Amino acid sequence: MLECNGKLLDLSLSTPPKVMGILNITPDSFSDGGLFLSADKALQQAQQMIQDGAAIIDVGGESTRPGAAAVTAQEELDRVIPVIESIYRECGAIISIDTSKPEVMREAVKAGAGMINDVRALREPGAIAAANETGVPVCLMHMQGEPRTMQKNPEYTDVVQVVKSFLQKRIICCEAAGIDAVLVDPGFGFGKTVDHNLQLVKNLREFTMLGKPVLMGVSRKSSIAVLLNRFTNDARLAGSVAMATLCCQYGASIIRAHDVAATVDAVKIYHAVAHAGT
Ligand code: 9MG
Repeated sequence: MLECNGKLLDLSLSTPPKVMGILNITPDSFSDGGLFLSADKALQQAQQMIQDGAAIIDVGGESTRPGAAAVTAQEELDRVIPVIESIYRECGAIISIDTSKPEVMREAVKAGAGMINDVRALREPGAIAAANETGVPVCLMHMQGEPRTMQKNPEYTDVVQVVKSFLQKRIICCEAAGIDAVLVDPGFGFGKTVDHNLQLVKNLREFTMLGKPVLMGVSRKSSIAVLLNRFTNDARLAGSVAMATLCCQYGASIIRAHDVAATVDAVKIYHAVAHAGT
């Protein structure tokens, strides 16, 4: 059981993996850009995702899609804080804050967030201290490079072992600072080729061996589109759900997804099969 700012997240194997709904509050988000910019629209979208079965709502104010430019802490705060406040006020779900900035971590948790989702795995100056102060669980994700350039010819000697060893070192840094509630994420699509991403999914059990819950985000990512040779968001739905189901089969505890209803159905079917006859 993870304690998330007063709310409990049950990740035990006797329950289905949990779905984290994506709420991007950015004008340039790759799949829902500009749609949820007002706090009201964002709240409606969060409510819909919760009704569809999301256990966590991941609120982000800076795009991490390949090629995305950085934003200032103030811009990020202006985007996410009113949204977190209204979701916290109106809904029961756990809110996670998708950020790498210490000041955003602090303010987001004060506004009601119960988890930090950091694609830079607390490597920004001051991030470990800020996360520690908040006391909420942290998802540490692997990314090679930075979003603006990460897809320019990514290379690894052995992607699974390199990513695993990175996450192991970040867990050690967190534990040394007093942060024990940690999740890990190999970072599908973050400085990886299609083949790297496939290897990570196929070898996800390596990451469960780190002894922390594994989170995976595959939803609508370009590897899915490339594998299917279909590039619209709608055309990525079935591939994203299939990939999410495989992630569950290989040990993921949380799936980060845009299409919550379809992903929740898939996760329930996975869980029923996994526990048949037990
Ligand atoms: C913010 N964000 C975008 N993609 C992601 C992924 O795959 N994992 C996590 N943890 N965060 C992500």
